[in-house]
Amino acid sequence: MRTELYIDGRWVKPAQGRTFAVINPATEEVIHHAPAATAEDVDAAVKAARRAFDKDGWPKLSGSQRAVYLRAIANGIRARQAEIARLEVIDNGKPFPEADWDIADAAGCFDFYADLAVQLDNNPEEPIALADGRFTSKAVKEPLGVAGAIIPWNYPLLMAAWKVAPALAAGCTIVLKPAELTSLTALELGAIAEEAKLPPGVLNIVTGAGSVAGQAIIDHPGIDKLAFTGSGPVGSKIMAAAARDIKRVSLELGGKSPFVVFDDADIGEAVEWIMFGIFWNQGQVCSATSRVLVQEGIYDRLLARLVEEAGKIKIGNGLDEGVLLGPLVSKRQYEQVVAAIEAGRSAGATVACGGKPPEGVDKGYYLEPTILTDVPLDSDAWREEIFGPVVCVRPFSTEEEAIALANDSRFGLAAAVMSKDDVRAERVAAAFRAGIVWINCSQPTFTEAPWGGYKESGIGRELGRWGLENYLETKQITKYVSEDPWGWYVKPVVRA
Ligand code: TAP
Repeated sequence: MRTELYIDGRWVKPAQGRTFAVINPATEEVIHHAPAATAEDVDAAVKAARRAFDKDGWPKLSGSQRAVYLRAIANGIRARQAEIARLEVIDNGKPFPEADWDIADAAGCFDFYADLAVQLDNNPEEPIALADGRFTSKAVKEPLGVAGAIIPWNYPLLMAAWKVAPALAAGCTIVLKPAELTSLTALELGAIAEEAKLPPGVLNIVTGAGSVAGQAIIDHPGIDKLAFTGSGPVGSKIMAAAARDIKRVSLELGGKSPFVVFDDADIGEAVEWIMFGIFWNQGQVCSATSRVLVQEGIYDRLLARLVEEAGKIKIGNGLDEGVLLGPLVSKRQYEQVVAAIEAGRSAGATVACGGKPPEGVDKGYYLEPTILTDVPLDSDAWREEIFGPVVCVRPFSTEEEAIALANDSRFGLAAAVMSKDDVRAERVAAAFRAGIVWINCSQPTFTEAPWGGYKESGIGRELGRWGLENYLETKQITKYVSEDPWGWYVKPVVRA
């Protein structure tokens, strides 16, 4: 476990020598002290990233040359996959197989953007047809500069990959700040970049508090673009800072994503997708299936089956064999989720199962899978992101009602529909006001496809070619090709 920051290709002690405790959420033990960056460290990181961008030539490399580094990072991650997955488990709490999956996905993300970097070489410019034949014009894409990336704790290395890989592929340099709760694997990414011989300053990793290191990133004049994933209130702060300085900004925020199940759906399959959608990663997923709408004809049977299956989930330390639900990431998160359940109960909701720690557990931030019914439509439990293993289930009668309930949210990240009637499923998918829509499934995420939200769920898209666009500027280059040097506008009077 690293004790230093990764700045300008070197491992450095934080300027003020501060550290913060890293706690294993399964045992509540302090397992490490990580370096706490302050504004001085962020300044050094931004200066290094600026120099790597402005002088050292990272953006001048061809996409194919940058791809070599990205592929080396992907291979470096894979070479240490099990070890990094284990770090993720003791830092975040998630079950090992999930962490292992995330790490493989992170490596895949670097490979994917290596391919897109190569494609940038193949499509260097786009000709523009002008109505005025005296000019030719073309559009070219260029890296936009130094990016500042601030990421959350739910998918620590994967969220780092979603930002670092496209930024580097585009030719940007980057300063990355992971969440204080989960910094261990981001620092390992620094070590992997070092082994991949990534030029100094291209990737800089500063661990530390959001209010200190994060704030220093968003306020730094040397940063051209802010890329953020996390809560709405912090996203709003970041957008305000970006507005003040006219920085580019992309935000991936929360959700309260609906899953509409029609009564022609297979109940067993629906329950599988719901469980995956809300209990994977302890429900700490921005796109989590947190509002389930079930057509009246199958409501009772589906609910009974869901409660039964939720009761079978093995809860425990993510390193133990067969565990499907680990602890929540922190004491604070645990308390917030329990408070949200209690607020739901006070508002009139019924706790069909869960809502408490498992029997006989006295250490770790564990919470049973929780199902709420009779949740009032105006309650926070129905409307706000809980970010824990808590799902609200509600019946509906008609398609119109389901669509209206699904869309009645200030969020619009994801939505899902399940029906054997393909025409209806497509119709409902089209009616959802959400950036990610699943038919007959929930949560599958692909590096190739755009990811991001409508409404208060964010601005911009990550992943796929859209993720690369986040780190590119578009430049118009127009040439005057007429034989008549004064043929445009009117002849200048002085020369006439
Ligand atoms: P946030 O506070 O939004 O944390 C996300 C990132 O922003 C972290 O790296 C955090 O740093 C940083 N940050 C915090 N304040 C900042 C500031 N003033 N300037 C710059 N960066 C700042 O989320 P949280 O407190 O961890 O979780 C709170 C709630 O947010 C959760 O309960 C959940 O509802 C939601 N959440 C959503 C997501 C997604 S993916 N949508 C992810 C995480 C949380 P530190 O954590 O190191 O302070």
